Amino acid sequence: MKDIDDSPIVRNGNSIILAYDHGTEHGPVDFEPNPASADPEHVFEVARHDAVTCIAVQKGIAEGYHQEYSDDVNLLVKLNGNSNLRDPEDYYSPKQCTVKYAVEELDADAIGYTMYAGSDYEDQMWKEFREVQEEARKYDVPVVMWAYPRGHGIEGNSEYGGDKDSDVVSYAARLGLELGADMVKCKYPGTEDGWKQIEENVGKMKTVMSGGSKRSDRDFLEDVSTTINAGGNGLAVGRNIFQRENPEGLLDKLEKVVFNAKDVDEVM
Ligand code: FBP
Repeated sequence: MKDIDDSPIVRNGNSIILAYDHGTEHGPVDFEPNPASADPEHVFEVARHDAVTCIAVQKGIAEGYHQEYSDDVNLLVKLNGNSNLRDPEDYYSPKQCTVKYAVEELDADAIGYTMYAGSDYEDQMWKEFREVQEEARKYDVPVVMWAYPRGHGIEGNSEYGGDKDSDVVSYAARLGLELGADMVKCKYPGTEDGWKQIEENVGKMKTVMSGGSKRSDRDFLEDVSTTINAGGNGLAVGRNIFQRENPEGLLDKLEKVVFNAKDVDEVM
């Protein structure tokens, strides 16, 4: 783990990452609530908001769209991903971009990698992550791990209450620290104590909350505020931003909660 406070994806110690890899992970169904969001240009325009410290996209979107926005939008290239179309034996996210390509050709400020801790393919993903992490060190770019516990090891264990159980989420987050990530993105475990449990296990590594499905402004801001109060460093959010027709209003509020530690009641 490195100190990434000077990185462009961090502001005053925290981050708001606008995640836009859903065309890969979930497919066009995620764009249906706001059809404009199927157009990457629309989402890059949203990412120009001051609150957003970077956009997280797959290689093809970075290649096709980022250059025009490079003065205003910092770039995190997601190196692996998988679609919802297949029916795998267990969770695995193949890599389709190298750190070298992300940095040298796409001008990435950071790289991201999804790790499915608990999957039958965990060994393979650890190996790929090792290569990614060591290459990222050579290029001096932050490594953000989407630390998502899921698969047979979680589903088949009666001690675990699913992929949002704080025991499981904090274990997956801890793996990020052990394997050399600089920031982990975690599913929200539902309570402040749950997020504190994550913080107790990750040392100085940064943590961000994964947005999840769309909910009301207040409900979403409450979850973000709880995360910040528990020691989290912000969020990586997709649907709660791009599925809104006017995401700027929520981004204004998120900026105050994440970077100025304002309460939800103060910003509503
Ligand atoms: P959301 O804020 O929309 O949840 O996006 C965060 C994210 O991690 C995306 O980067 C990714 O596409 C998606 O969630 C993965 O979601 P799932 O939990 O369904 O795999």
